[in-house]
Amino acid sequence: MTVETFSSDFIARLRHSRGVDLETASQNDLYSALAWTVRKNLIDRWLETKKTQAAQKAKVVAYLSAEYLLGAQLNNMLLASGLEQTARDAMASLGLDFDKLASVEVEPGLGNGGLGRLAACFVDSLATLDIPAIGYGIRYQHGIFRQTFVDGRQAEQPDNWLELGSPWELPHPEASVTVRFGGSVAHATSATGEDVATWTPSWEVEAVPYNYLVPGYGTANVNSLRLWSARATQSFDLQIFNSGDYEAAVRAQTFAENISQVLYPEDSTPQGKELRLQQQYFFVAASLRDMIEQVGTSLDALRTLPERVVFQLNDTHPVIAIPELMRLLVDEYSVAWDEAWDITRSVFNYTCHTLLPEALEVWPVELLGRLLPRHMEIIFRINDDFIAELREQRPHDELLVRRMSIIQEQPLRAVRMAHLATIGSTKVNGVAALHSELLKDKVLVDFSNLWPGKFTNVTNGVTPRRFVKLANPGLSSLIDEAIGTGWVKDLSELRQLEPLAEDAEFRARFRDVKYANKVRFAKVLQERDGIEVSPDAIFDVMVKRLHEYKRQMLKLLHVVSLYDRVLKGDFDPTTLTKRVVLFGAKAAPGYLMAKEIIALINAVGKTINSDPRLDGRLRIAFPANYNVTLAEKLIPAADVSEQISLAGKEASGTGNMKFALNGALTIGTLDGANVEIRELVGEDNFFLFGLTEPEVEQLQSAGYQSAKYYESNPALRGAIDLIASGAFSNGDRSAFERVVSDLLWHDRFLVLADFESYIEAQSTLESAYADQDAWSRAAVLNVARSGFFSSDRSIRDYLDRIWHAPAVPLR
Ligand code: 26V
Repeated sequence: MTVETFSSDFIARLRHSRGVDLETASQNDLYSALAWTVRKNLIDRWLETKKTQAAQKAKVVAYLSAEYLLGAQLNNMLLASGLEQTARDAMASLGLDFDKLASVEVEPGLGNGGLGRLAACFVDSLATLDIPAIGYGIRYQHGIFRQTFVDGRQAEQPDNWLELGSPWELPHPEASVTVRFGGSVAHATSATGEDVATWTPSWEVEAVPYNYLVPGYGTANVNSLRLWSARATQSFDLQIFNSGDYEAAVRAQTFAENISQVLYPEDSTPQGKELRLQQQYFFVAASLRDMIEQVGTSLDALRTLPERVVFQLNDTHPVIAIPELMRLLVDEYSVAWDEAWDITRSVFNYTCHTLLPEALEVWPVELLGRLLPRHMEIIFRINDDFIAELREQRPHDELLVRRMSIIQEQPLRAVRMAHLATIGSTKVNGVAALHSELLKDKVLVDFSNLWPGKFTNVTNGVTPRRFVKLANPGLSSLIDEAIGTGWVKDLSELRQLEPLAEDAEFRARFRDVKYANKVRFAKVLQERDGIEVSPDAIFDVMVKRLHEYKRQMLKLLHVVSLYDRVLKGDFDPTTLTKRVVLFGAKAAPGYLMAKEIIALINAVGKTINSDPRLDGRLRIAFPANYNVTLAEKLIPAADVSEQISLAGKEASGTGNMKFALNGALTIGTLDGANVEIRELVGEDNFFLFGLTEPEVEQLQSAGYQSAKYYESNPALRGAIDLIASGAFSNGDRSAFERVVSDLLWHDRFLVLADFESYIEAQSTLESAYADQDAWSRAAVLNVARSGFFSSDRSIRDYLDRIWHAPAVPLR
């Protein structure tokens, strides 16, 4: 496509779809027309992909995820269509500023953090590898909230990403699927003596599909992401309208449409909210129906389901799909129970993304039974069959039965979704080597004893397209020049950079790229947040959701202890290595401790940033509303990647991978994928500290007392005392009492136990940074040896170990 045709398409779009011309167009008109012009170039490929996949009756990977944290679309679509330069030139030829238009886009933030971003990386890799795949999810009207700080405290604003419409979605209201809830179940016995259940639901909603293009990179393949939006059904409305209660009818509509209104912003402690269960069933029921209709609903077709589709359950959020498929097969298509169960078990697989017991979803039997009475019955029957089998295999072990049952009795009768998922799946995987081991040996140990072959690992990965090629054009050009461009599709090629770590000229150029990225980020931060940072400082970065187990507090205590020592005259601040500690973190709105920690970080920042004694050598920068767009600017600029969770708590982490791939050095614990990062990049190129997972276990079972560490470590005591003294709260000693007393008397995540080791590792890091050339060598090696962390590799692992779905390249 030439610049001229792009321009004329663009103008035509502007006129015919937006009804404006260049003179009268708003920024949004221009952005939309630009997006449409780009999209147009992918649609033929998309249609071709669908046709080819359908004709071959290829096995489809259906990824079921309540979250997709997609990030901005325009840049990625341009990369996939190869039109980046054309679009830029076309806009310039029309006197328009491309970057300004691109910045109009509000990123679809339809996820909380790691789990949602992983889903987005996975659909990208599936498309790139030519795998017939579809991502199913929810089109939330409001994604993750927008974070602001009011007097340093987090405030949440609704994210209204659809306010101006989205040019990337293709709605298909005519293909809506009805999803039913509530009511009751009647039972009868058939002529052949089988139980026949009839569910009479009491209300329903329509699920309207919105398609999104998921273009592969360096291939013609374009897959789909299908997100469902809730709408009141006509019959639902009519019923009430006819009864004459207009107001009730309108209210009912709102009620139905509530289902896809908002993403729940909790990412670790399930609140057991009814609306959330509605969301889960809503998208799962619509997706299964959609998929089954593509395969066919005759008995013969249904029997081929395992050859035609594999469903991956992204955590327990879509696990209600298991009883839903049973219901469809048994109740709607009259498949015998045992055969239905064989089919069901062979099409589902489950990925667990956590180790925190409080993050494991359970639904009260009362709630699930009221919302989905037939599903509750099916779950009971699955459980009965399972327990009968268990009693046969492990007689006289009623404690085991109680531990493994899908139903927990205490403190409340509830459905353990992880158990249902494990029983109803072929494979269960963790998301990093250590995590999968702990899953097998701790969280689901009884199940792994019963079915050892069911458990496997697939270490997470990230897409190199968005997080290297697009986010770090400077580094990308340098790599292209050194080893060619094949790495974008085969990230293991980065290995070829290894010898260049010994090449002084290459290291110098690598350093120049990092410096330029820091300059670029400093500018972004200045414009976006009015925060000033010097590119000559170490950029020491900790960005992730705020959670106690991730230990933002440990990072903060490091800063406060440095400050405390300066105040005490322990050392001359001019000998401090110039450092900016960058935080980015949202707290779940109801997670009070996390919000206190945010307030404390901001309070410390306010004090130290304006203390002339520090001479600007130690600063905290905490831009509000960390999101994918900011990550793309920040990660390439980082010198240091903080991955400091308590060992055994972070399932994998994926930010850690993005940093290593962009040449930051990690300071971290042996947790999640850090373990694999360190093994690959080499222990000399990674700053390790902290307790190991077995040591954590041991310390906790021996009765951990954090106060002992406070008493015995003067630097630690100094830091905590300084916070408690009111130094960061205008003398108010009670301001951060909650945080301080939690550290001293609970400290569930052993912040104080790891403090000393962390401070030591930080000083090793500082010395290492002083030798810029050696630092660059280590940074180059981090890049060269991190190719394993491509999500393309993760997807190949899923294919080999779990999905067994062949690629279908377009001809
Ligand atoms: C749980 C819940 C509980 C109910 C409320 C909403 C909600 C949303 C998400 C979750 C799952 C939490 C688990 C999670 O996000 N895990 C993260 O998954 C990443 C991708 O595998 C991984 O890198 C992180 O280590 C892990 O914390």
